[in-house]
Amino acid sequence: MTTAPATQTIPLGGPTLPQERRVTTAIPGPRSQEILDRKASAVAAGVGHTVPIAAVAAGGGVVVDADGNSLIDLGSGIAVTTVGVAHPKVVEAIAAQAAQLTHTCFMISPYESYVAVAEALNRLTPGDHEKKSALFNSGAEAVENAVKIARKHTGRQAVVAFDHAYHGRTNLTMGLTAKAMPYKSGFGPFASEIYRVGASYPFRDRLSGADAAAKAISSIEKQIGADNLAAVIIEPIQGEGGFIVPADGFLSAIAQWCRDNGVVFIADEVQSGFARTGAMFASELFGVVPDLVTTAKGIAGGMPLAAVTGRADIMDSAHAGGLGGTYGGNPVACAAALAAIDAFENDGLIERAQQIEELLLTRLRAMAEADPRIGDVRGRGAMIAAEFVDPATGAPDAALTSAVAKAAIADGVIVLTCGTYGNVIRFLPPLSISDELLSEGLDVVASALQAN
Ligand code: PLZ
Repeated sequence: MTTAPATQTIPLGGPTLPQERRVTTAIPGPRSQEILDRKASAVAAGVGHTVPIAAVAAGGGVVVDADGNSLIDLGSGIAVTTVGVAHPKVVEAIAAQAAQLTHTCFMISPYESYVAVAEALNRLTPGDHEKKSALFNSGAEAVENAVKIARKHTGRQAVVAFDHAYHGRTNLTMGLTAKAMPYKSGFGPFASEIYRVGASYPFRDRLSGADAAAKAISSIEKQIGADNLAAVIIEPIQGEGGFIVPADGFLSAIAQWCRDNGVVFIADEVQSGFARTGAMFASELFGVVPDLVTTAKGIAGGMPLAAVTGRADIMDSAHAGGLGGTYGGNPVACAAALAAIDAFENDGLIERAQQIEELLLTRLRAMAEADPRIGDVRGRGAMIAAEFVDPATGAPDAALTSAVAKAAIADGVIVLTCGTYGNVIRFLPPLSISDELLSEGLDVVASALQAN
């Protein structure tokens, strides 16, 4: 429970939080500023922040700060609180589980909730083949383990990742990630046997899915050779790289080539998974059945949990004791995941993501029509983006993008940027947001664009 400062009333999180944008101080206000000053002294400078508030409560479609400002949330803590922050089912499950059992270590004495999450993931991920799962703490850890499993299964070492990829901040996943700043610069050396090939970026490469895939496959065959390749890892819709939706046929051609060559096809659905794209998993939108799927973020309504799920024969290739970690599949995180998965399956959240897609695309396309600095509007479900360019040249306009995001935040709307060129504003609201708040958030972004 959040304790409100004595001098003011700050509502608690959850569905009771007033669903309104309310900015009564400069952002940051004085209380947030105090905490941010302490952050600057106490927290390592490398841990940045993009929205200069200190959050005290959140729920529905708003985040409330220490000064009582209520900001419209179009970021979901980077696609995590997809069911909504403080979803009642999730809160109840966390409280009950915390009172019962917080930890035994699943590798010491197993418990049912971990098994139930694995069963749910085996059932929900694409494909009706026999599957198994293993649970971890973060998206990066899931990716690391997917690569370990693929290497053990194939007896091969090389891994292919794509341009614009993001897979995490640990050493292996930094190596898989395509962007130097801020993720990699100065942090090398990176792991060996990682190879990068071109992705499909229809707005910039103008290639068909088949042509982009043929190019990538040709690079793979020339640089590595299928016989040496353990896995290809790809985000079905690239997240940090710019919410890039591949051209039709790209993913399925890559997946087919992997199948033909005994290469493990890993879909990194850490950002795109769990109803975010208007399907339970984005792979489904492209008719692709991955061998392994990595998940995290939305899986547990805000609790740290991640997973690798996939073909039972591949998942079982690691020897007993070869996979794990002290906290992987923590009981409280698993209880939260079971509640969140219940919400994904039974509260119409996939349909809600589709409605949000409709609203966001309609508004953003109208904005793009009126303002040629929006070069592209794309995405699926509640994972939608606008790419900002110089209308004369099509060159990425990162300065405009950051100015618009900053202005929107100052006016009470949390928006996040992304993109290899830093020129994309991404909209990934919690699915619990109302249409009214979502529209108001877009009004604010539109005014921010006009003012810049
Ligand atoms: N794979 C596809 O999107 C995390 C990173 C934010 P972790 N994306 C947000 C940042 O700046 O650190 C992500 C992802 C995809 C893997 C990850 C990594 O997930 O839970 O952050 O480790």
